[in-house]
Amino acid sequence: MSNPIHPAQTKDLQVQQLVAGIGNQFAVQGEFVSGEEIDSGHINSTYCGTFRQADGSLRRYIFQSINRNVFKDPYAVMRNVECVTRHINDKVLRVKKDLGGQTLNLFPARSGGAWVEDPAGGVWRCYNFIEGCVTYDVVENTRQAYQAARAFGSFQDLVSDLDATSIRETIPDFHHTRKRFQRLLEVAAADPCGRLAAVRPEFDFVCQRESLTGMLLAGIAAGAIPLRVTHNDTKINNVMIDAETDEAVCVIDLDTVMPGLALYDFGDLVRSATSPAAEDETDLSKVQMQMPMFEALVEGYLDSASAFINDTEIEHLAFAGKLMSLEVGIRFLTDHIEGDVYFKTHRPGHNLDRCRTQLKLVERIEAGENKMNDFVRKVRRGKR
Ligand code: ADP
Ligand code: GN1
Ligand code: MG
Repeated sequence: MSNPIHPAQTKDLQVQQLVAGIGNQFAVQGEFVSGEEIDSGHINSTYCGTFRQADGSLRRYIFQSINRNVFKDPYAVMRNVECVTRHINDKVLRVKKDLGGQTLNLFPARSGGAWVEDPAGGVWRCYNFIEGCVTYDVVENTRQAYQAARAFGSFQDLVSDLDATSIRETIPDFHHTRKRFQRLLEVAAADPCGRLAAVRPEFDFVCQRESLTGMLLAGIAAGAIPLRVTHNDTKINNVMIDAETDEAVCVIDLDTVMPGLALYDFGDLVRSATSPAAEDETDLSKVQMQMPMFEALVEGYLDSASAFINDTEIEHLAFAGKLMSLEVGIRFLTDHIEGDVYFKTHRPGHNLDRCRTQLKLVERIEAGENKMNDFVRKVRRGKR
């Protein structure tokens, strides 16, 4: 009797062929051994390839295809990433020799340049694999939270002297919360999939908080909150953490590095690192704003960023957590109503489940905001 080929085996074979083929186009060393898909991000297609070296040891690389639906100009993304990785590597080598650890590096294509294009128009790049590290979708302890926040603060410091004019805005108005809200209203008015009626409670929850969407924008307009070069996607699984020591080793996912607010970066850490529930958890009672995690984030962030951020920024750290949770909640809700066209989804209603955890977290932050602000003030006094 012949063994039927399982769909999973076919998929695996496709992945092996894909990674071997793409790997062959980059100047990676060694002979292809295996490829594997990594599915923790919501945007790009990411694969790990393992190659055997002449001495028999194994070396891993990351191969990533840029999502062209999200990044309309993938070449601008690549130029930004080249610019940022070069800047960081130069500085780490020149100035911060003691930083040790690993940094993100692009491997050149055999044809020259930093990317290759496949016949379907996919734009691929290759990075060194950050070894000995893991990414967490949910933080496990306060050390991880502290380390992640300190790493993103250091990242902001490292890119603070980057010439902002050399960085392209890869997604215009990425964190313009008011425009995100307006877009939700437009999509809800069109209701292309007839999904609005079933999400009225979520839609109303957001509408009741419309005034929040303009608050940091008003701070920018008043000159109280500066634009800086920032990461803009500081979700907790965008920092590689040493699997043994829980030390943050390397910030990744540099596609949205562009002018932004330090507060958006800190706020997204609060959004992604204070709750013990997964972003797509369906039991909303599990969504919590854990005060010890928030405290660790504030301490880690201020340990690396207090030298450059101003008082208005510090005063809004807790608010930024609420705003980023609301903003990402708005984006998931918009995508659900629109028919799941932006974020990768893995089940029906996935974006709605994600939206609900974000809005629940907004509620939790509202309940704890005074305590959160008290803690920030206490730490700030200690730093003076
Ligand atoms: P996305 O934009 O889709 O979120 P990421 O660049 O964040 O893509 O990559 C997705 C995941 O792949 C990360 O969360 C991380 O687990 C893994 N990853 C990405 N780059 C590296 C790297 N250089 N070394 C090891 N793992 C990586
Ligand atoms: C996306 O790429 P990833 O998965 O790290 C998104 C972020 C959202 C996040 C929500 C370019 O981040 O803005 O906050 O999902 N990235 C982009 O989980 O849209
Ligand atoms: Mg990511």
